[in-house]
Amino acid sequence: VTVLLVSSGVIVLPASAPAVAATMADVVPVPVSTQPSAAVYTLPSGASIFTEPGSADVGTYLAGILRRSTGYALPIAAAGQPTSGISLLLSGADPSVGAQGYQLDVTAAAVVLRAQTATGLFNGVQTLRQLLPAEIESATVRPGPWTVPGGRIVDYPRFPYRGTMLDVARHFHPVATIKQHIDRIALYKINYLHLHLSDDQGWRIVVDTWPRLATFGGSTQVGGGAGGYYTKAQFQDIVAYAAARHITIVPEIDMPGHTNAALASYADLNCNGVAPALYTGTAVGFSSLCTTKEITYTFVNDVLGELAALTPGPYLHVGGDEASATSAAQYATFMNRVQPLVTARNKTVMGWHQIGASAVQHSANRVVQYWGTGTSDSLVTTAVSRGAKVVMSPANKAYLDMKYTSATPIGLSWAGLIEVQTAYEWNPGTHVSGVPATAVLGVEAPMWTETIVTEEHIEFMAFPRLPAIAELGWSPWSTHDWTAFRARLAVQGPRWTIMGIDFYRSPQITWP
Ligand code: TNX
Repeated sequence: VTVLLVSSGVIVLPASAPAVAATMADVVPVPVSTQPSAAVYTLPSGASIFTEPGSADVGTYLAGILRRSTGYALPIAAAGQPTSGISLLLSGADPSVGAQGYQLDVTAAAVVLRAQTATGLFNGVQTLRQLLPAEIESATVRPGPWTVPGGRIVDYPRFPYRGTMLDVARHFHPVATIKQHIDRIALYKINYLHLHLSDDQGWRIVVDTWPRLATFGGSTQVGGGAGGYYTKAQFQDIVAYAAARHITIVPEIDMPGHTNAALASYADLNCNGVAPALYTGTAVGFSSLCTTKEITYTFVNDVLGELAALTPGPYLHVGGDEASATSAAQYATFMNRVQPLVTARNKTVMGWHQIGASAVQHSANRVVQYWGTGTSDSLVTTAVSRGAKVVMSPANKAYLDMKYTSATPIGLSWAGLIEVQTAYEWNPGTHVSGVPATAVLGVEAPMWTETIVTEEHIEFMAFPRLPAIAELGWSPWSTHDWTAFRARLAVQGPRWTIMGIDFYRSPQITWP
């Protein structure tokens, strides 16, 4: 091995250096059960990926990742052939894996991944990626060897919903950025991407019945830049790209507050009939749809109808936060008319936890998203007592737009500074008193984008905190341990470097 020792004392390995093997202890989120063996599997250049009818898409996805860095052909073949390779099988997994889990068996002879669903296999593939050397993530061919540590992993999630949100309203983010983000969040078994599609500063999705929402309401952003919007075809492209990575898009139209872009686009939506100017600042809580005008409900019905038609996933997020320009009574009147517009389209209502107000009726399977900074909240417990489920996004733990430290150049700090340990050290199952783990659907790490403009900004704020939140959503609480986590997180660093992710090199982590 040629090792160059440069004057700074940093050891630089040339690109041709052999890859460093991973261990079974390196996986984030940590699996439910790991039994290492002494065996090592080395992917041969002639390996195939063996699939069954229901696993061929996952096989193609895996081959796409492995071919780039190995340079191997990795043909997809029918399962059952007796040559070495990686098998993706839809039978024979331990029954404990359920709908999202998997069983991975690695011997010197073969890698066999089993699950009950393609989603389970997809999650297993993410583990397999992390068991291969970091160089497997290289976009160009590397020398390997492509080893996988031997043993058995049986793994499944603690919570069914593990999400992250991107605010594309405060700053517009183009389709290519969203796709890149989807590829990266999939590595940590995130399975929901919530897109905040409208706010005071911009409307980001075409609505055919109200075309000025996008063309005018989408024409700027925080700071006055050009903004932008997704055509329906682009939005469907995002939905399909996410679905191919077993990620469900949750579209949000925030209402009745956070609606200046819509109010600016159509004068009729304003109680006084006068359209305000477009807004490019960062204040919150000043705008509201006119809850007493009938046209408001025509508008909402049209918007939700078109959005539902673009959304195969179960949830339509109706926002509902910071409606400070609306009285509590008007807010309830509004939400009690809006929620049935969602359920009428066979979608489930999701909203920020303000929709838990007792005057707002429960709707079937409703999900409230908790974003407070405290550990008790009557809106949340009221909603839960009526049957709602909760997605936990406590702003002082899970907000990816909070600064890491006071020196972080971008981000906000209203909910506190969130270093990696702070993001990791809380329990979604007990965080809010009166909300038992059984009422928790999962976790979501939101990224608001008042200060987050570029792809690099998104990477820097999401990594390494998003993997911490992903582990809280996936791994059993019995495995929760900061010391162990920081060691596992550390070895993700070289992977991110190879993937080109501009991550925050937190001093809390001893990066290799
Ligand atoms: C609060 S959290 C908001 C957003 C801001 C965010 C900034 C929530 C539901 N509303 O409008 O962008 O703080 O951190």
